Formats: sequence, C-alpha cells, structure tokens
Amino acid sequence: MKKICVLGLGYIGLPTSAILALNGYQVIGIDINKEIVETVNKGKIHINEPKLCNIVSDMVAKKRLVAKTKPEKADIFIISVPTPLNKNKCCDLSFVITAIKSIIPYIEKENIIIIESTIPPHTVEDIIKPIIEKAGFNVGKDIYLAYCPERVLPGRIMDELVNNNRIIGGCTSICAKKAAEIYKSFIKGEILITDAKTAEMTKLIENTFRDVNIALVNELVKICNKLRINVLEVIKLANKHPRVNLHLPGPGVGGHCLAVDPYFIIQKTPYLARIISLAREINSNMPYYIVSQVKQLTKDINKPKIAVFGIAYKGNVDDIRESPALKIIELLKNEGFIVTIYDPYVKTDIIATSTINQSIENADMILLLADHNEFKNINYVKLVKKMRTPIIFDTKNIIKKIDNNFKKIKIINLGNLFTID
Ligand code: SAJ
Repeated sequence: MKKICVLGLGYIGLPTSAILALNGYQVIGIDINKEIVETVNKGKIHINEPKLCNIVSDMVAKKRLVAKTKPEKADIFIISVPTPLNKNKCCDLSFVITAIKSIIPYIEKENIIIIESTIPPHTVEDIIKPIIEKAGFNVGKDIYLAYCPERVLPGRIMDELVNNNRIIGGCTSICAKKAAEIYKSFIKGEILITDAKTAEMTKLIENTFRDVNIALVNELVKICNKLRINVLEVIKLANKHPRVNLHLPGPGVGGHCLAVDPYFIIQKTPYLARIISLAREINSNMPYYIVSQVKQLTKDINKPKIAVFGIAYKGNVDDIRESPALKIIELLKNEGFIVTIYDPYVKTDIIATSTINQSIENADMILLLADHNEFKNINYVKLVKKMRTPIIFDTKNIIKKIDNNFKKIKIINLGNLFTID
C-alpha cells in the first residue's frame, strides 16, 4: 500500500486525504494545528462539508487515515496549505515554503511531490524546484514534482473531487505522468496533462473569469439603478440568448479563491492586468454601495437597527473568509447603525445574537447578504411583525414569493433599488 503525506488538513487537504484513503492509500494527514490533528484522529472534522465526516470517521477507524503534526517518510507528498494575500496584495508563499522545507529531511529518491495550493505562475519552477534540488535531488530524474490545482466547489467538494476534470502540470513529462497515476486512482473526470506554469495560470484564470464576470454585473447594477431599469430583469432576459451567461450581482465577492486569485496574476504583470484589476476594485467596492443604499433606505428612521442575515461568503457554507458581509458590518457600525447578526452556519465571536428572533427584535431592516437555503424558506410575513420597520433588503434576490401578504413589507433587491428615492 502506497503511503501519502498530505500537508495541510484544511478545506482541500482533509477531503483529499479522505478520498485518497478511501481509494487504497495509507494517508498521513499533517497539520501544524494540534486541535485539528486531535479532531481528525477522533474521526471528526473541523469544517462543514457534506459527506466528508462519514468518510473521515470510517477511514480513521480503519487506520487508513492518521493525522500528525510532523511529516514522515512516504512515497508521495501533497502540499495543500493556504496561500493568503499579504498586505501588499501579493501571494504569501511562506506556508508553502515552510511545508516544502519540512519534508526535505524525509524525501527519498523516486518520491512524488505535488503542490495543490494556489500559487502565482512560475512558482513551482522558480521557487519550489530549487529548494528540492538544493537538497541534492534532480527533479524529473530521481524526484517527481508537479502542480495539480484543485477546482472543487465548497459544499460539493466530495463529489467534485472525484468527478471534475483535473489539470496535472508536471515539471517534466515524466513528473506529470507520475502525478497523473495518483489522480487516476480516484478521478472519474478527464486528466489533463500540461506543464507546471500553464497549470498555475489556468487555475488562476478560472477564478479570475468569474470575478471579472461578477464585476460586470455588479457594475450593471449601478448603471441600471441610475437609469431606472430593473437589472435583475435585464440579466434574466439577456441570459435567454444562447451565447450569453451573465453572472449574478451581489454584495461583493468573497471566499478564499475569487477574491484572492486574481491578485496573483496582477502581482506578476501589474501594468498588463487591467480588466482584472478593475474587476477586483469594482467587486471590493460593492460593500460601500450596499451601505450607501442602506443609508438611503433608512434615512427617515431614528437610530436604525439593521439585522444582517448571513455573513458567510456565500450560501450554505460556514466560511467567512474575505466575506463582503464583514466589510458591510464594519461600515454600518462606523456609520452609527445598530447591527445584529444572524447566520445559522457560522460560529464566530462577532455574532452576539444567536437566534433569528433575537436578531430582528425591533429592527428596521433585514439585510440579507448570503443565500443560505434557510433564508429562502422563512415566513417573512410573520417574522417582520417583531420588527420596528418592516424593510427587507435582499442583496441575493432570494425572496421570490410575493403574495398579497408580502405587500405590507418593503422588499428591496438590487433590481428595484431605484424605486426608493
Ligand atoms: N458570486 C456572485 N455572483 C455569482 C457567483 C458568485 O456574486 O454569479 C459570489 C459569491 O457569493 C461568493 C463569490 O462570488 O462571494 C465566490 O463564490 P463562487 O461560488 O463563485 O466560488 P468559490 O470561491 O466558492 O469557489 C470557486 C470555484 N470556482 C469556480 O466556480 C470557477 C471552485 O470551482 C474553485 O475550486 C474554488 O473557487 C477554488 O478553490 O479556487
């Protein structure tokens, strides 16, 4: 049985470890966080991801998955540690570099090393390969190095890990071949072989594509509201064109991918990446637009209280990384609004109220920022009775059912904002 060390037991590393164990590998999951290691070794998980917990508990019980804080000798090493933005909006590679250096004492000839963390183009060739070669190995001859980005969607990771196509970017063609053999053991999608730098750029442009397209509709929101046109109706109709697929506008773009990856392209070619930079700017500014609309909607109310529904960066996940809701809450507080927060998924200190009823008590607005399924099925007519002013500002356009009872509530979305002045 081949042994794999997976470094980083986060949103990607833990599901990957579980799938590899399920497919016949002996997996050692490495994380510097002791609590995560203890949780996994109890057969439990520290993230909210459907279908993951059962596999982890089964694999831990069968001893095919073991978590540890330090790496050890193995046949294969997979690096899936975070690559956050630093304060200059460049990729912070320190976790990747530390992870690579931590395996150096344990690697042996014929080992395969795979990077899954999102990284700027040329990182494998220019930064990672030299570290390995400095330790006396010859990449492509006695050690095999590849970049294999994941493309899974949080909330559907366990299905997408298996069914999505996978890009394998080898430092050499033999490196790619060796890495592909591992993924072939569990992937049902296509295995697409290329070189490392092409794989690095492909990963980045996939998320940049979405970020730019979301910026386009977020800009359209402002244009349409200025011109008194319902943007949501425009998007719906335009998408009936066979070759048009406008994305959905919202309060901004969050998550650890779309809001981060475009900067990895910008840092490499700042003067060339113009649409990419502008899209980032437009999406990052959406919270300011939302707050300006909240101010407009509540201008006649004394000391308005806003009940924010949903602070996760998107629906049905517990992740608040880069969530535009955090910026919106900060701006609202700076403007003197009283803010309560309700999110059934997220457990964090910034949520002082725990129940939906507590959060809307005497509130003047429900500000819907995440499209959690729970928020689609609420009886808003009943709920608003506890509010001081029954305004709902639905930035995700999820409240659809407007029967006669709904007429008593002011429901504003990004399409009918222009009706408020
Ligand atoms: N959003 C919009 N409008 C849309 C779609 C999304 O405002 O039409 C917002 C969401 O609310 C959220 C953000 O964009 O704040 C990102 O959401 P997402 O669902 O587009 O993406 P992520 O970050 O959850 O996952 C993405 C996925 N990328 C693509 O769909 C191309 C996933 O496949 C990647 O693996 C993942 O990034 C990653 O790890 O890179």
